[in-house]
Amino acid sequence: MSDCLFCKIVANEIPAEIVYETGRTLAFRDINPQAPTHVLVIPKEHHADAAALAQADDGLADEVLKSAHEVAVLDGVSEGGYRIVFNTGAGAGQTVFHVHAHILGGRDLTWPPG
Ligand code: IU
Repeated sequence: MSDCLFCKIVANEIPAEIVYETGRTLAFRDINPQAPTHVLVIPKEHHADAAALAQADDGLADEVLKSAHEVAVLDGVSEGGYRIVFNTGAGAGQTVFHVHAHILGGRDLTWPPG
């Protein structure tokens, strides 16, 4: 999508600190980190939210989840515990409508989130 910020990161039109990449996914550091590890994992293909990703019937959601875990391992937070969050819809705080998993770790994480 031409006006999608994360599609522009995929297309290399906007810089991002890439931490992991597969053929169909990209992981980069959040510009406003909420934890020592705060990485966003996206499918390169545009899907608006997790509901749309769930309906992509070609294993793409699996690949996003596997990439999320790989990021946690690479950033050294997989042992201490980490959180994978998909804000889905404006009412849940989603502000960028290209589906992204937040990977949060490196500090104690409270529950429930605000
Ligand atoms: P949300 O779940 O849609 O609210 O998350 C969007 C995230 O994208 C949020 O944490 C922003 O800090 C982050 N972000 C970014 O990393 N780079 C950007 O250029 C923009 C937002 I705009």
